[in-house]
Amino acid sequence: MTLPLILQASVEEALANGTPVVALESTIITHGMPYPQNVEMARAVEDTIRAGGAVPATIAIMNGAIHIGLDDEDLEILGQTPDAMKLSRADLAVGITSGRVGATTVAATMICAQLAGIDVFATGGIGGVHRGAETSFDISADLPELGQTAVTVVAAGAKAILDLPKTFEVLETMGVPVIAYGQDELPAFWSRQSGLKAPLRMDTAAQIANAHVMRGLLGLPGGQLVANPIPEEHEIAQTEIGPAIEAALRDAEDQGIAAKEVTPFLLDRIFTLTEGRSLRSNIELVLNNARLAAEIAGEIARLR
Ligand code: PSU
Ligand code: MN
Repeated sequence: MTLPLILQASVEEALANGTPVVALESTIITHGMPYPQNVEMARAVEDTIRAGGAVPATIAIMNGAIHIGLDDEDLEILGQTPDAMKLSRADLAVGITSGRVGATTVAATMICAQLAGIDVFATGGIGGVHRGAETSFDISADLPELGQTAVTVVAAGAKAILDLPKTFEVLETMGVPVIAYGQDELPAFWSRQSGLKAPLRMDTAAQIANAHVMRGLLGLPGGQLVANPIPEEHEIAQTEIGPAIEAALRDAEDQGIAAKEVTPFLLDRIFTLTEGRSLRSNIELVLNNARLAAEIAGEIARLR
């Protein structure tokens, strides 16, 4: 038995030539956004990465293999498979051997990106420590993954549905550099401000690329989290998104939502409560992260 890793031709060629490549996840497509906006977002993100001079590699599990780079038809299938598995480190292997369609979370995408030799990955927001984790123990596998897999992840921070102070404490414990891009404060996904000072700040893609390569030279396992604030014109103020988050959390509690379902449930409720505004912001912040990720991948390619 050999590792079923299938690289799309454009990705294989780019990796062989040292052309920058940016990995993209698929859970955001299957569990993070409704159809058809999810597929439209996936295509727009890929176009943004191409415009930034890099090759996009959306990662998903299909037909018993890890696919690094999907074509238009694959994206459409993913976007329209409502029962796709949401795969993280724990169930990635089972997902592959099952033969079913599986979407990769931040954690699983990092694992697959590293297998393929991709340094940079763009997404919306990472998973983290859920509110009430002191009783539920619900802490996303994304956090320990950042502590052990050497991929730089560009996100708009952690999703604001989480307990952000606890999330950043755990990242510090795991030895993950958390880098705010262009501001002193950590962003909070739909909003630019979180009230939390960032442990690190960088203002250029070159600085982030240098730090990524230096971690490799030091032999340190684990990646970097780049917290890239959503552009001002697309943000939702804390005062507006806050009550929607609170209401969604109450609904989740009332309905006994737990484990893997929590994040998709909350995103969907907030979408309804904000009459679609949260989705529009989510799409814009992913595009913004794709732009920065392409730049960082370009700088890393230059250094190598
Ligand atoms: N970013 C988004 N929307 C999403 C996600 C990220 O804008 O839906 C997904 C990622 O795949 C992330 C997952 O890994 O949410 C977190 O899930 P959990 O909290 O169950 O670990
Ligand atoms: Mn969880």
